Amino acid sequence: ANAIARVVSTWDFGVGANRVAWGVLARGGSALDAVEAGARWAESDLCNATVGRCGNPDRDGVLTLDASIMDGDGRCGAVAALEDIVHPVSVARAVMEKTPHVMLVGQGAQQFAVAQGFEKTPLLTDTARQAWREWQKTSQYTPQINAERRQRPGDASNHDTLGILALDAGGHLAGACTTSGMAWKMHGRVGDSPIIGAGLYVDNDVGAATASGVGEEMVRNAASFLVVELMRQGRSPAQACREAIERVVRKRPEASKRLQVCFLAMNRQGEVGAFALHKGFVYAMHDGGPGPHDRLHDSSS
Ligand code: SD4
Repeated sequence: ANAIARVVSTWDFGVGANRVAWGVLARGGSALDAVEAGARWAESDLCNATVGRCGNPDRDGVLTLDASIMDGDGRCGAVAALEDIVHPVSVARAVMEKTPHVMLVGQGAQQFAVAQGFEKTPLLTDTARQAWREWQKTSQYTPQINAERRQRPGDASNHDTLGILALDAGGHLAGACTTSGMAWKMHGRVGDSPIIGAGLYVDNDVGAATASGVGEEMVRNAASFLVVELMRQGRSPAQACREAIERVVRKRPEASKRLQVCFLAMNRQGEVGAFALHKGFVYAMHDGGPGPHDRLHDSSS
C-alpha cells in the first residue's frame, strides 16, 4: 500500500467515519468506496443531530437530507431535500453511476431511491421531534457558531455536517458530504453540502475540499471549488482554506461575526489543512501510520 493513503473528516464524530473509511482503504479499496462507507456510518450514527436518521427537522417538522459524492476523475452525484431514506450518500452515488444527471431533489430523488431498492423508512426520531417542539416555543432561526455539546440526540445545536475526503493507495482522491442541513431551516431549503463546488469538490490533478457551517456562505462563494483552485495555484491546503475564509469575510463582514464556516482540504500528495471562521472546528485524520490513528486537529481563525 502507498504510505500516503489517508482519510480526513470534519468534526469529532469524523473519528468514527474515518475508522470505517480506513477499513476500506486498508483492504486496498478505492477512495470512492471509502468515503461512501464513512459517510454511511455517520448517517446511521444515532448520536448525530445533524446528519442522517437522527437529524433535526426543518421548521415544519420535516427531516430532509442533503448529500453529495465526488470522484477525483470528475464524476459526481447529489441528492437534496430527500426524505425517509437512511443513506442519502448512497443515493447520490447511484445518481452518479446510474443516471445521466448530477442531482435529484425531493420527491424525484425519493422515487429514484425506491426504484433503486432503497427502503423508505420514517426517519424523524422521537428526540428530534421533541427538540422541534421545544424550538417551536421561540421559533428563532439563529444558527449557533459551533455545536458546543457534541451532537447528542436532541441537542439544540443546529449544525455539523460530515465532510470526508480520502486518498487511496493508487493516489486517487474522492470525497463525500452528508447532512440534515441547518436545523429549523425553511422547508425546501438546500444548503451547500449537495452542491458540487460549494460543499464538496474533488480533482485528482490537485486535491479535494469540503465544508461545514452555514451553507449559504459556501454557496455564495463556490467555496470548495475555490479552495481547490487556490491549491491549483500553489497554495498549501491550510493556506487555501484560510484564503477562502478571508473571501467569505470580505463579502459579508458583519454576518461573518455570527456564522461559522469551516473548510477542510487535502492535496494529491496527502497534505491536509483546515481553517474556520471561528474557533471550535476540529477535524479527524486517519492514515494507519504509527501513533494515534484518530488524531483530532484544532483549526481556527
Ligand atoms: C448546511 N453546511 O446545510 C450544512 C450544515 C453544516 O455543520 O455543515 N453544519 O448548510
